[in-house]
Amino acid sequence: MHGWTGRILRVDLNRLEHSFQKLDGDFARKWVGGRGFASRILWEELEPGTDPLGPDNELIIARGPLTGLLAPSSGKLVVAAKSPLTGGYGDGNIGTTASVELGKAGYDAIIIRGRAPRHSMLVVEDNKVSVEPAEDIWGLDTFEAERRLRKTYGRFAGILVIGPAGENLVRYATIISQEGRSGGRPGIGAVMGSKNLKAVVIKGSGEVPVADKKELVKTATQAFRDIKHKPNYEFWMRQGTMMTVQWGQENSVLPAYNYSEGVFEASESMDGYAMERVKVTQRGCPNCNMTCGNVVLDEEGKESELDYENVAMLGSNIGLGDIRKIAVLNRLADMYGLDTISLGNTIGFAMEASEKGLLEEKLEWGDYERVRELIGEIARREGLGGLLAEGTRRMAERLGGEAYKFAMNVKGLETSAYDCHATPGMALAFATSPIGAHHKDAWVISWEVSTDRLSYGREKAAKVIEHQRIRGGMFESLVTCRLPWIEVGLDLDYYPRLFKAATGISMSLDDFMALGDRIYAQIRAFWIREYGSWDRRYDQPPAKWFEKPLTKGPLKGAKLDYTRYQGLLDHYYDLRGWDTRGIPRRGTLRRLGLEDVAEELDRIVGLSE
Ligand code: PTT
Ligand code: SF4
Repeated sequence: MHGWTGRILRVDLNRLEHSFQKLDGDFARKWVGGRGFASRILWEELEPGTDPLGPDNELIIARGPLTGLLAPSSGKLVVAAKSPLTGGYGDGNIGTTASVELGKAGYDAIIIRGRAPRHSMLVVEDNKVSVEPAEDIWGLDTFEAERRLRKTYGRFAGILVIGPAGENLVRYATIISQEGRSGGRPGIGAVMGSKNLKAVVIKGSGEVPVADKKELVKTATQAFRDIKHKPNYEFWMRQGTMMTVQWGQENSVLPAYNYSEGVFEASESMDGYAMERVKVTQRGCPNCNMTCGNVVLDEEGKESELDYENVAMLGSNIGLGDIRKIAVLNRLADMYGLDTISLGNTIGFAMEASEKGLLEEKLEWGDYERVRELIGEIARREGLGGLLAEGTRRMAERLGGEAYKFAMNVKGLETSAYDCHATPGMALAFATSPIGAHHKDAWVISWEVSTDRLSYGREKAAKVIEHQRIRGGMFESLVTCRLPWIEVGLDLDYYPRLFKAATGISMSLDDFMALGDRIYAQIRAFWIREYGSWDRRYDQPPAKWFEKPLTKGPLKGAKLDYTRYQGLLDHYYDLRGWDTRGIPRRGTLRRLGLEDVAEELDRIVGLSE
């Protein structure tokens, strides 16, 4: 086998045992890696109804056939499990040296089951695998825990850790690496905490075998060179994803006041230029020549790594416009191991609930001091923090009445930082994302605002699917960073060439698109089996965007149209080969090689032809 190491590590924390499993060649070709592997393994191995925070859930850490190899921005890793936030399939993508080390240690994936009898960490050094006590680092924040582990395991060890939020099972706790990379928005950090697992340390001394090293070096060198010569490379290196703040403001999509508005009066004091004024350095993932982690000095004089989502969610969305204060909140989220997107959402939701008199505590928009404290309370599940630790869907259920109308989530996962009052295509992208409202699978918004932005035409559904195939299918299975393509414009044709050089297998871009469709159908089947039934209610954007129009900015008065959105969703289902309930048709599943899935789904919901 080339590109793949050919081996999976299985760890049973109940029994403190591990085993090595051979990776089946047909399985590898059919699912490729990363999300492809995780979605199929969770389908095959989890009993329906498994408690996401119970020992029978599986935490999967998976590379793909390009991960860690000489390929642009290839230091990425998929972390997946059944989500405690949504109850469905959940995953995230984290940039970390652990991705490189996993391949070097000789594994394509680690599958962790069970619950360790005491606070532990998993240490993998090539063939040596052990579960070690972690009492001395349990309770530490992610930065301190990782620093201590580095003293023992060295500078180059790949380290994934959780913070107090993961230990306390906050439903949107993530896994953190390298003091600023975060992965697993749908609570994958809480799954790790539920297993009593504080850290995973990976060190490898081998090399992933590749089919044609000469060709790989040639193609990758050309790709790295292309990236550097792209016209927007220089500006990307200055601002990275932070350039989106200004763009969001100009296009009325910057979320403000819990997604009530798409413009924010203080956007200039939190945009990419404001960031540049306090920037001290730049960090990133391994194997990347367009590193985008902008490190600034925050209000407390400490380093904090900023991205657009973090700044919009902990800034304008909660009514705060000071970049250095926002940077403190972002650093705390990284230290506690909390997803900034869900965090900014739950705080924004609580502020709106307080404004409406639904909360006992008075929480003011932009109250930095109170939010600073509240983040710790969420991670420790203290007082009001205990409520916010549950995410907006459960918060709305507890508050009752019409609170659900301003709970900004889809399927329980909070929306990323794009206001969709006036972007039906992006609303559809959130509504049909396979993990809940994340932008990672389809970021059609920049295309949408530059075309017929208010239309609900079939071309929008087609664009969402095109993105989902490339981003959610190809990049999440190869596993490499998608930003060279989407942000600086690297030609997509590089990827089949790199894949061929790594694995020796020819797969065209169309084949990768079919892979994306297979993964989408597989993940949808997982949700349907977990929920026991399915209908289009689950594929709806948050109610606020339909009901409460924008009151400011050039698009004042805009809101989504419910009936027209249903038409757009119909186009989406039709193009995917799914029926009007959002369930893949029998013929679609057959075409994708998922006959067994068809049989099981037919028993649960009855399939359409
Ligand atoms: C990702 C999500 C994002 S997406 C952001 S900023 W973005 C937030 N970052 C957080 C953070 O930081 N700290 C924190 N405590 N919580 C955070 N939550 C949010 O998590 C990330 C980059 C970015 S920055 C993006 S778009 C791209 N995402 C990729 C992806 O999903 N797949 C892929 N193949 N390549 C990608 N490249 C880019 O990676 P999740 P990272 Mg992340 C501090 O994990 O769960 O997918 O959520 O991984 O290493 O931080 O890189 O404007
Ligand atoms: Fe990581 Fe940014 Fe490079 Fe992607 S572009 S690999 S997120 S540093």
